[in-house]
Amino acid sequence: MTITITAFESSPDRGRGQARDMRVRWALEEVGQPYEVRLLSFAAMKEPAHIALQPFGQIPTYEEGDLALFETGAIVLHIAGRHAGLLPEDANARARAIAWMFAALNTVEPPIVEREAAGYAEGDKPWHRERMPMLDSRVHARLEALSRRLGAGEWLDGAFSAGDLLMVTVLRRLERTDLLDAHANLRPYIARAEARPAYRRAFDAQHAVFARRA
Ligand code: GTB
Repeated sequence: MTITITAFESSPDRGRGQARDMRVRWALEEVGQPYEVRLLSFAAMKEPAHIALQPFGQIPTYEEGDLALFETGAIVLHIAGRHAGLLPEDANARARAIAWMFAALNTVEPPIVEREAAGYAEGDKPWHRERMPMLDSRVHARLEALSRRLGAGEWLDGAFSAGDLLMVTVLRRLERTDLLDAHANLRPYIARAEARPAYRRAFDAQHAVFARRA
């Protein structure tokens, strides 16, 4: 059955793989599932046809036969549940890997997104400079705990899993900041993930969309 996902027709990140379709592309590449991409303009994302698939008018979505999904966590979990390669077979190890998926999206990503949003939505406010150290320290608190748990490990819990995939996409949002510098094992962790052939294929595919339009 054909899998179709949606992505930005014109991504603001200029093909750096920051938009969330990257997570879905990467998961599909890890499990060896081919997929098609429907590119959407910002206007098309707000039209009824897309809102029927994604109530918030966002990308990505995932369609496979009569199944339509939104939310990258749900999509990656669906892919990982249907195909080998992203979740361990052992039930307890599988549950722990899923916990890392939630940790990435529920615990680590929110302070990163809030800090990022402060940069573009509040940069002109008189209190912006006073607020930033607090937002930085919230991100550092999460990175510190993550870094401690990862320690000298290659991945978060045994073999590479959907938990690592989501965590790395979250951490990559900090790639152009200095926030990772204080946590020595995190950049190498990201680099190990980025060296995976499936990651490279997914990255190149989303970059090609930008390159075609440039
Ligand atoms: N919780 C949802 C999920 O995980 O699927 C969030 C989806 C989401 O935030 N989608 C964004 C979107 O559609 C694109 S990824 N935004 C348009 C809108 O809300 O109207 C977020 C994103 C976009 C661009 C960059 N960038 O250019 O660096 C980074 C991240």
